[in-house]
Amino acid sequence: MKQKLVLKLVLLGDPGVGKTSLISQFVHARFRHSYQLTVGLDISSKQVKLNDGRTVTLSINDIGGQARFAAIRHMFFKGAHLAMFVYDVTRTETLTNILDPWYKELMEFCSQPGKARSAIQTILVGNKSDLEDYIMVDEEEGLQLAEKINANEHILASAKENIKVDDAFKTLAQSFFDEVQQ
Ligand code: G3D
Ligand code: MG
Repeated sequence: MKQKLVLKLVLLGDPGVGKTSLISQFVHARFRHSYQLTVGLDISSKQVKLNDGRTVTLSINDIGGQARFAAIRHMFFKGAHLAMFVYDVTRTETLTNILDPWYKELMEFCSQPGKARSAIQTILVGNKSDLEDYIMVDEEEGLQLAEKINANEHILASAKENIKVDDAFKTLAQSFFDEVQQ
């Protein structure tokens, strides 16, 4: 019997950037206009096809509003293979906050004894790209930050209009295998 590949993916970023919306669009192909703040930890899963035809299951973890509790963050990060950092292109501070606290915290967790930092693959997603008239972040700024945190890609997406959402999740899954095979 073939072994099932499961990768744990965590989404990180400020409240309101669209983490839950990206997951909903990717997993359920729908966008809801009113979301409750995610309470605790939401886990959903979806299969994606890799470039070589293999299938991998993503176990997608949405931490939501409880991120302030250290114990929950610990559970959230533990065993993660992939991290998607999400900011909102209409709010500059959400990009700044990717570096500190989100990236900083993930690195702190991964640098604990026994946790190999290089095992986690990351991408940076600028969400709400449909709000063209309100965009406050230059693509260049996003790219620079992506380089700084060593992310594999910087992708501008819209959970609402379903732009580049599948791409973001698939690129992230693929990057794990590209890295392992090198
Ligand atoms: P979070 O999980 O990161 O906290 P949510 O963010 O997914 O709950 O989204 C926060 C708000 O942004 C929601 O609006 C949601 O509809 C909106 N949103 C999410 N993604 C997009 C997008 O791509 N484009 C636009 N225009 N809006 C988006 P409400 O009004 O429910 O607070
Ligand atoms: Mg949420």
